Amino acid sequence: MLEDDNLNQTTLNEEENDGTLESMHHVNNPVLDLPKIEKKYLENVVSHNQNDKSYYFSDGKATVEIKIVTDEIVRVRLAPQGTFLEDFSYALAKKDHRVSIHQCKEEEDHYSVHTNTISCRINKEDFLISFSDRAGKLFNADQAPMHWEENPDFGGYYVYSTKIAFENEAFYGLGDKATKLNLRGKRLKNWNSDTYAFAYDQDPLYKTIPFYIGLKDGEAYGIFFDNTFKTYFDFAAEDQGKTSFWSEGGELQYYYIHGPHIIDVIRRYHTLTGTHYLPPLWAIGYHQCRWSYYPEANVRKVAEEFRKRQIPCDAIYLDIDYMDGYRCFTWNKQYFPNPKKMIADLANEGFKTVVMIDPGIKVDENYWVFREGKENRYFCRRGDDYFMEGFVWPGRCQFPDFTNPEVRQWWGTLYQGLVEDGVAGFWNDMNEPAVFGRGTFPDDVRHQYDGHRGSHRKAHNVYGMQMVRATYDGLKKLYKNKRPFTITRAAYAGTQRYSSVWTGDNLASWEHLKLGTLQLQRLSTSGMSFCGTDIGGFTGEPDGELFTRWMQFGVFSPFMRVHSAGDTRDREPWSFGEDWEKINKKFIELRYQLLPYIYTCFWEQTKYGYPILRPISMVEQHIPTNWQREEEFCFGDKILVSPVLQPGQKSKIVYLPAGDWFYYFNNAVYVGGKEHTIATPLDEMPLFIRGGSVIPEYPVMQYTGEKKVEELQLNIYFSEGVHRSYVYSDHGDTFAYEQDIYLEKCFTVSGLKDSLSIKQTRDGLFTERYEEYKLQLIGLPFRVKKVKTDGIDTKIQQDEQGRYWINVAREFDNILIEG
Ligand code: MIG
Repeated sequence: MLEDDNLNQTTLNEEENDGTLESMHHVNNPVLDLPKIEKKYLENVVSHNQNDKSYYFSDGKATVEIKIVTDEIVRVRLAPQGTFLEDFSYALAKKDHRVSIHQCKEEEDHYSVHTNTISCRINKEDFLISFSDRAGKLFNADQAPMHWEENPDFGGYYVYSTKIAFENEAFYGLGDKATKLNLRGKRLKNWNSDTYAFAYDQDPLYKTIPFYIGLKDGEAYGIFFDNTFKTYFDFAAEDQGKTSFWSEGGELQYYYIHGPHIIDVIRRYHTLTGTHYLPPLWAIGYHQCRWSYYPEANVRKVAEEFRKRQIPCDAIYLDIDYMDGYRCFTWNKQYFPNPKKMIADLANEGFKTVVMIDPGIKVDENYWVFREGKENRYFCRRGDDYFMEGFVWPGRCQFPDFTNPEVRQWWGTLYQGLVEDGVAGFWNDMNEPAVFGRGTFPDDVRHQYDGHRGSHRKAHNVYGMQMVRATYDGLKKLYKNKRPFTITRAAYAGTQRYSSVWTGDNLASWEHLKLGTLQLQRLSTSGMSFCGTDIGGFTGEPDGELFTRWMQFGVFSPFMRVHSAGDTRDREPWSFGEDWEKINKKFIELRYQLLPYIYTCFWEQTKYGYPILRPISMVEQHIPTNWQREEEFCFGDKILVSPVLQPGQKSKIVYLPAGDWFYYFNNAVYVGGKEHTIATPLDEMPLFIRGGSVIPEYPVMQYTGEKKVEELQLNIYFSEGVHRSYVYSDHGDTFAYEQDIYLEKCFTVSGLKDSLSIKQTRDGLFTERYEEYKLQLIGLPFRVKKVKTDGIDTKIQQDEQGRYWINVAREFDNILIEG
């Protein structure tokens, strides 16, 4: 049955089932003499009609809805008995989008529904559905008609969609999967799981993002299967010619998202599910975490060391031990007698305090959170109305039903005390949900599901998302106009609207460092751009080299935090001795120098839905050899890195996309479109800037906002041709940007053999605090003779290394540099 050898690498969950129909029967139908339940397929189309943006097709019994969502997005839904389920989704940011035109044409053997850009074909004879662009190029097609199978145990249906897997078609996305980037040959499952010390190819992990990208002949489309039940995806694993996805319940409901550019598929997926809110600037600085820093004296000591050693750091985390007996929203007064004072003192030194909040609420009549939850019936119940009880850190616990809007509202208010104590950010853990022993809730637990009711089978994968949503919404009110910072371990599609994520309990090994680079690239292509790994590895002991190489990758992780388990040795940037400390410091400083660039990348995610990390297969998707590349990737569109992933590595082969690239540490120019061998001394890493870029640079600060930027340095990397760069700035921690109080500057850099011109346009209402730019011109191929700013002669200076510097007023329109 299994034709593809790669499948052997996939860890199928033995005690359960491998997701095939046969095994599901086996597990779910222990009574063997039941009448055989058959898979039913759509038959021939016998009628159709239209209602606004929805077109309905029926085979006499089952109905299929084809809904035009935007010019590039179509939703397909199946109702096996003609009645659709209530139209409700936690993933969607909003329901209605603009569509220009759409219509349905009936041909002899098929219908075709089209928009300005795409057309969806429905075959009359066999109900096969396919998608093409308006020029007729086929992107995605059913291999079999949609099908289903009744579920006698729980009601509803197992629902299936089987697509053609085209030869050489590559598959990306699907959230957090600990495997190679191209998912072809893999079968994967979505069921949020607490997976301490997970292994390569272990599946599932903590998150569910049922969205993938298909790349066929270099052209891309996306499929978002918005189904919260346990879902499966098979990418040409069982059968080379088929890609299928199915679920144990809910509706067969998916979105076809057109490309043809991968980056546009992702941006369009973001128009459905929303983008990340803009994080406060401090949230993208360097963060120090540990399970746990306590008592207070230890927290203060760590903070002091950072400042003493002049290693930048913006946040310190308190893991579960700050609580009183692991009771959420309380303090252990023995360890932290005066938290408000401690947090204020840390804040004076430029440290934000972030604390952990878990979903398990200790069963304890003397604990106000438990009492309130109990009195208001906020905790989850079993099928027979017992409370859902399970053991977690505090002992016996009950769990709020975060799918109930009233519970979310309440949960949001519980943060008030900690916010008043000065806590700046919150970390939601264990929300898969995790329960000691059996792993998670049993299936029969009931959920309110925003009025749509369901068992845990339906709510499991959104539980963590709804928890962090409650956290974020509550904090947004409590912080008034300040931006909250939240981080969550479990997630479902759309969680980016409420939180950043980390990849959970990884291991201090070189394999996990590599895995981390794959996980973050994949999360970024799956709509979760604000993501990070536990730098250094959560469990186990890294040596200085592994820790330092991981720190280098950390600079180019959207979320940059060192974290480690309680039974490991110290894990601060200085813990491995002076030599390593020096390098760690250099790289943390680099993060702070690049901060205005990194912040701009976040803005481009928030505002326009651009992913932050970009695999090479996305940057140059038309080149087949790029489809398997995994180690080098871009951060935004100007920076490329290829983290060192092996001990003792002296050099590394790095592919650079077409164009000129400057090696960051000495500005040597490399011509792209091919591979290069790059030396990898311990205090450097393959880090390249795209020719033609303008990279804003801050002076090194010990924390964001420490120093007033007197003049903004802009590093301009010469390249022939016209290149555009953006620089974003605002207050850094308020929502004023929603009222246009921000500045988005666009620099157009045009390089010729003997001249360079820089044009600036500005958008938004924010006023910077500095007056001037300090331009550094890198890689000019000519000696400068003349510089004019808006037509007026301008002074240019050359330093000992021959580099050119120009100071100009920040409001310039045009600079012309001539040789
Ligand atoms: O059962 O809070 O992934 O980051 O340090 C372990 C203690 C619970 C798991 C998280 C980890 C955190 C740890 N938590």
